[in-house]
Amino acid sequence: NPIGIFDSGVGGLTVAREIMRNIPNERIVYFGDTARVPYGSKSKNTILKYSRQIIRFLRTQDVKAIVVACNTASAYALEEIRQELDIPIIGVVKPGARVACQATRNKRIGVIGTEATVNSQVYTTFIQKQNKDIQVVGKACPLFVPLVEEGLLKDPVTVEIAGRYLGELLEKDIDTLIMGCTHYPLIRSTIRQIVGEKVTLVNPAYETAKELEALLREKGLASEKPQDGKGDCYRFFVSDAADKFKQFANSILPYDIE
Ligand code: DGN
Repeated sequence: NPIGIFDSGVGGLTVAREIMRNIPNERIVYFGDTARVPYGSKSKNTILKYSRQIIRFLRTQDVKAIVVACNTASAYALEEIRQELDIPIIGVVKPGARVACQATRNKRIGVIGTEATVNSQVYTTFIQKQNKDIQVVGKACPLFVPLVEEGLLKDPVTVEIAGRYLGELLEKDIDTLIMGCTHYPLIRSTIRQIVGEKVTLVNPAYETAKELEALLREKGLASEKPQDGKGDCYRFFVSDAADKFKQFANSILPYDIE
């Protein structure tokens, strides 16, 4: 059976991409809620309602596990939904937080994400559960999502905005930065340019793929059979604007979707 992955739109494709790269034997059903994006500015109740609806759909596809490939939905909906499900579900926040705790030397971690993710303090909670001496500095970077969706990955405008957002975190002397929004790994090089080489960048999408791999093994759910045609193994559903989704997907995935 496939893995179900969902996000508020295209961003979760960065998570799907890491799963494709790191556990290539698994089939995937992806749902992008392109009609209702962004989640980053919505309330907890709304995000929870949307997440439940999407999971109901994914279950009709007989998924064996679910990945909440959206930081905002992981922050607001994951823990409640976990209680309601009889299949494994993971989000992107915990894996990212865990690795950041291992990476920091000076115990100062920065977290960037949507307003909802940063306000939820979810990364801070997970990090301080592991080590209460670690200081976490959050910064919402709401302009990054539209800049990425406009394809301005290395544009001077993006560099300028990144400088303004990240300058504040650098003043706090962070040595580790969590890219706590699905879109941010796509502007990794711009972020790197601003923060310099000394700051460790954590990509929760990659860490989630590794955690999913371990979880599937532990539960005896890992697929051992290599896949043949990508088209049959990876399926994508969206709630609106399929053409735009396809264009974005084809710009970042390792193969072209139809
Ligand atoms: N996928 C969302 C996240 O990771 O928080 C970003 C897009 C959005 O809903 N604003």
